[in-house]
Amino acid sequence: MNLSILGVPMDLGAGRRGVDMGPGALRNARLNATLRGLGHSVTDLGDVAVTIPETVDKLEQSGLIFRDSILGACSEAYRRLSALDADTFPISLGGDHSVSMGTVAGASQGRRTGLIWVDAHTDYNTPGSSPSGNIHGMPVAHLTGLGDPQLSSIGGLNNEGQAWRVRPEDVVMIGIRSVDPAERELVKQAGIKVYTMKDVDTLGISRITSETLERLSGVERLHVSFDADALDPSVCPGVGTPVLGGLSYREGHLLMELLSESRRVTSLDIVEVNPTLDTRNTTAEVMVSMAASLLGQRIL
Ligand code: B3U
Ligand code: MN
Ligand code: MN
Repeated sequence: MNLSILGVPMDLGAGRRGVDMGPGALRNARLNATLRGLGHSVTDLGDVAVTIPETVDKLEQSGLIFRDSILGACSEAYRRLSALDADTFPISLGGDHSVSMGTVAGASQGRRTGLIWVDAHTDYNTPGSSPSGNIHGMPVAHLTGLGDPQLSSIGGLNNEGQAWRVRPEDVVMIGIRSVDPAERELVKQAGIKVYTMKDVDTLGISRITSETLERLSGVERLHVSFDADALDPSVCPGVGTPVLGGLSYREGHLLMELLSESRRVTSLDIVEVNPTLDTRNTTAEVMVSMAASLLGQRIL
């Protein structure tokens, strides 16, 4: 496959600093060489320009924390990814998870897109529901048309003449174990399919993956957005908001392998890798291995 890598070194959406170093850490963990080793042709598009937080006022013009700069970086990511050929597989490197408002919009190419959100958190807050005000807790709400009108319409109208990128019924979340009270109501109202850690324990990843693919059988494109905090903090310690009881290393790999076998995934985000909180570069290395499993690495 032709793979294109785009870094979005942004920590403006997170409560803690440091995920802006994620793209560097992932490249340092040999992402490009690993994927080339699997037989892919890899083009690195470099990084999107991101505002340095020290150079602007935190509330900027909008009153939402760093909204204007996040909008700028996400819009740039959208432009870079939507310009790619439809058969190129984009891999976006965060950055905090707010980058996905741009990367999912860009990778969708205006087509109906299924979104597999692998995360400890549902990231379904709006500016009105968020207890923290941090935009990395809000990307899925914006991708499905809720929240701040500018953030929910990155990339303009889609092929159906709608501003939102993804239909709520085309979102499946896996690994969830932290949801805020008002956010819970929004997730329920939207009808988003959520596989909590309880579901992972009772159903298993294999069944969850086949149900997910079945549910998303009507979409044209399929995007995986993988937050490193979906994995247990014992596996990925370098994340800003660790939550105990996460996916094991094996569950993460099994999910990626089964998705890979389906041959249906068309794009990937790797986000929330924070080298300042890591032990050596473990979290980036684990996330590179997850990407490798999604892109064809097999044991035998
Ligand atoms: N739900 C909380 C915490 C959070 C969401 N995503 C991350 N943390 N990484 C919030 O701030 O919205
Ligand atoms: Mn997230
Ligand atoms: Mn998370």
